[in-house]
Amino acid sequence: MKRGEATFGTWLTLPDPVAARLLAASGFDWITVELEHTPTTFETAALSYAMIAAGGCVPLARVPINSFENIKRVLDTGAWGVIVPMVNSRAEAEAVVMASRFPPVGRRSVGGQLNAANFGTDQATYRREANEQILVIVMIEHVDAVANAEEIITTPGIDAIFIGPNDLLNSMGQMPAFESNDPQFTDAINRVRDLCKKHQVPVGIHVISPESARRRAEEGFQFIALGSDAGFMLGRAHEITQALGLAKNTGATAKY
Ligand code: 3PY
Ligand code: MG
Repeated sequence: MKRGEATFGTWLTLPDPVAARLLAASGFDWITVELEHTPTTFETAALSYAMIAAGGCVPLARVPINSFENIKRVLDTGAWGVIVPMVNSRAEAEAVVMASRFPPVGRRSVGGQLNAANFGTDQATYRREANEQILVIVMIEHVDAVANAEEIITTPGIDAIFIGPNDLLNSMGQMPAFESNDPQFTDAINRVRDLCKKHQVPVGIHVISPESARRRAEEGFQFIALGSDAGFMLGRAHEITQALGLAKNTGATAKY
């Protein structure tokens, strides 16, 4: 991303280190272990970061909510970066930096073994390098965050912005989706993207198809999340059951 290139990753939503290990070999640049909307515990997540790193891929974590404890525990147990949902103001973005960066930048405390182990290094080197190496991403996914976008984007210590299209539409009183032609939605996305470009902060978004991923990369997005493990599994399973005339509406979505 520092070179201005697009990166592509996916979301690990199944609480399963085996799924993490298998997905790590699939060629994505990074995999985000999802703790926000899943049954995944800190412990399962820690095993998953280790599997992803061992598989030659970059392990990231999305925390359930913006809290010092969540950020500390995912970083101390081996995530190489953190994605924080629903950051709607400068103060909330500053709180993310405080929790993610060691002094003098932030107030992260020192501890744990898995963080250094997952980088294949020792504690002292980890402590010295972490502020430079750890990826800190905040999510703009609410109309309030779009209104405060410039203050959030320019918060020192934030490496990138990630747009959540579903929650953004949700906050507009609309049905969640990855894509929409609604002008309020497209204006919001363009505003955040243009402000990120102005301040040279990489911007990302979640999509569900390779075509959308390519289009977003052409539009200047650099942190592009494509679907999820469960979405890939269900998508293919539905194709097969449909082809055999067996498809049932089970309530599970093939999309995400
Ligand atoms: C959203 O679309 O709201 C997301 O959080 C995507 O990751
Ligand atoms: Mg969201």
